Amino acid sequence: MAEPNILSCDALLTRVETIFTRAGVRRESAEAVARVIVAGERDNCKSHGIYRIEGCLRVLAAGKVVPDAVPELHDAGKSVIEVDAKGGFSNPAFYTARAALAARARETGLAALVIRDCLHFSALWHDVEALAEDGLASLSMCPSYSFVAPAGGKEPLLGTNPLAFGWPRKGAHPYVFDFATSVAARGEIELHRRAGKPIPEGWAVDRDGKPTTDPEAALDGAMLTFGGHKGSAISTMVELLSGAMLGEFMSKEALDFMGGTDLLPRHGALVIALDPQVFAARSGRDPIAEGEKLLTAIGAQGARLPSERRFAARDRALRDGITLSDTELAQLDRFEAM
Ligand code: NDP
Ligand code: PYC
Repeated sequence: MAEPNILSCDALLTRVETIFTRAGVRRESAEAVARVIVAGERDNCKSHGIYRIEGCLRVLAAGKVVPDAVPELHDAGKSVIEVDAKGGFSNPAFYTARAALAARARETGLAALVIRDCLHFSALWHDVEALAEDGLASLSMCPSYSFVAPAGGKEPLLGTNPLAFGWPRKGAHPYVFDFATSVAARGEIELHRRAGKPIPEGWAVDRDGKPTTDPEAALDGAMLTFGGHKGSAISTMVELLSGAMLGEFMSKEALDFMGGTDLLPRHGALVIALDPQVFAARSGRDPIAEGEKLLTAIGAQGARLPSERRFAARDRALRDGITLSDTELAQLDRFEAM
């Protein structure tokens, strides 16, 4: 039997970073982008792991992302801080503003980060985990492309619009959830297509609005929101807060601007950070200890917390390395040789 292809997280990080620097991306940005991609692979979130390299290289080759963009922080000392990604990837912009956002949230209890003019392809749990490390609760959201029909409709209008929440814990991984407001992320459907596997029922309708399990027909039709009208409303909120409210594109405008889904969307993003200690100060109670009672009680019922699977995958990958398929390894070699 063939030996499995195992790489340490650091080795994979170096390889992915090299792919991006060779493609002309500024070193600091290449590092930030590689870090989120390798973290996706490490945490077994395949839809936002190394599979995303191809899309990033495509948008670089098309000249639709600014490879040497240096994010510009605008902090006027108010509760809303802005970082202009200047047409670069969102991840370096977030990391440019992270310390300022955390400091403002600690000072005032609540601060928001507006990320402007970025290309967004990644999972959002990086943002909320980073802020939980800083002792903060947070919400992160962004539009994407209009792939998703609103509940009761059948035309794509909403994005897959992810929403993530993080809550700090003492001596444990933070409480984190991060999901697309569509039933599944678009990346999941694409991975099913590549594997020649049908998608589960309820994920999408075809071009004629009929339910489908064919990934091709789903990608060509409309994806569906999770939880019917509830997911549809949350997705709409994400459009309003991280699109309309910021004066940045909503998902439909993002798609019209790029003219197709082959290239990554360009839009804004919103991250809201809250300091539980400031909110609870007058109560005399420790918000983290109070929250812990709930999280422990959930676990006591045998229910798993969101991100538990991911953290377990992380522990395994850090111990044993990341296993890549032959196809994935060959693709990595090919990207490196470009
Ligand atoms: P999943 O449905 O895979 O997971 C959603 C969340 O639910 C995770 O936090 C997951 O934790 C948790 N979860 C899953 N099953 C259970 C369970 N049985 N009990 C408790 N918790 C559970 O995510 P999606 O497919 O919706 O999204 C995947 C990624 O795609 C996200 O990271 C999102 O940010 C990203 N995305 C990015 C977009 C963008 O525009 N940048 C657009 C859309 C999606 P765990 O991970 O531990 O399983
Ligand atoms: O998987 O839906 C998705 C997605 C869109 C943009 C980045 N990821």
